[in-house]
Amino acid sequence: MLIAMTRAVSPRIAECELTHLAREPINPGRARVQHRRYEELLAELGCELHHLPPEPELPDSVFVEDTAVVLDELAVITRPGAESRRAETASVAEALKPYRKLFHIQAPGTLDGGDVLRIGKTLYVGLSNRSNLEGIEQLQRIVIAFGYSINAVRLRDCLHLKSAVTQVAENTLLINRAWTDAAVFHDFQLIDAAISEPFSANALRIADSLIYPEAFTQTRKRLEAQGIKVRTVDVSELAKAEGGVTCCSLIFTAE
Ligand code: CIR
Repeated sequence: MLIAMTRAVSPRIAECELTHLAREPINPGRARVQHRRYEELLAELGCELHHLPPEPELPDSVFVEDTAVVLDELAVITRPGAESRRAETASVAEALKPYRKLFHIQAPGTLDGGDVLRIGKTLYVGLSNRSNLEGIEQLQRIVIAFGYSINAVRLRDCLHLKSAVTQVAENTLLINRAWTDAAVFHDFQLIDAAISEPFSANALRIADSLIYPEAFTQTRKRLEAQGIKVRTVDVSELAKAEGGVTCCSLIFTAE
């Protein structure tokens, strides 16, 4: 069974953290409708939805990906790089407890789940404004016992590693080379995000389909040309909060 943990959009989403985008008005009602459609799509693709308790006072709480790294054998509760987001992790730890043995990133380490790209037994981890070396080293000490290796990756001009690169098929990654070092991923076939769509490298792979923002029509053509099945969703309001499609869920298998 594939579980998708999600959390409703906070009415305070317009007060979210922003790093690379200018603040624009965000309509929480429209964001909620878009988020519900995203959840429906997860269900259509075979996920069982697990709704985390709402956190109306925490503006970024819909972006649950950043609060945990869930692997087959364990889950690591992060310590988000943005202080305003640290209170999001407690309820996620509670919800994950029945499914996985939990480990925690401790101060002064910081780590955002958006910086962790798992491919097989390798964790590529973005060294970003949110995830520091100490956080990455703690993650390494935790996961090494379970047979994972860590590959720290430098980023530029973007929030998280998964803003710059995500997996879109068995051996294929979608990448914005302006934001990360493509040489790190030389073992994979790479599809380039269209230059006119810099935010388009964030795609969410569920089984053999991709959940993908409807706005990125040029990059979508490149994905479909490679035979990838793309299911689009309008996430324009969430994008104003610097969120993409991976950040709104934690996906993992359970018995
Ligand atoms: C933040 O800056 O933390 C939120 N406004 C957006 C987080 C997006 N998360 C992600 O890409 N994993």
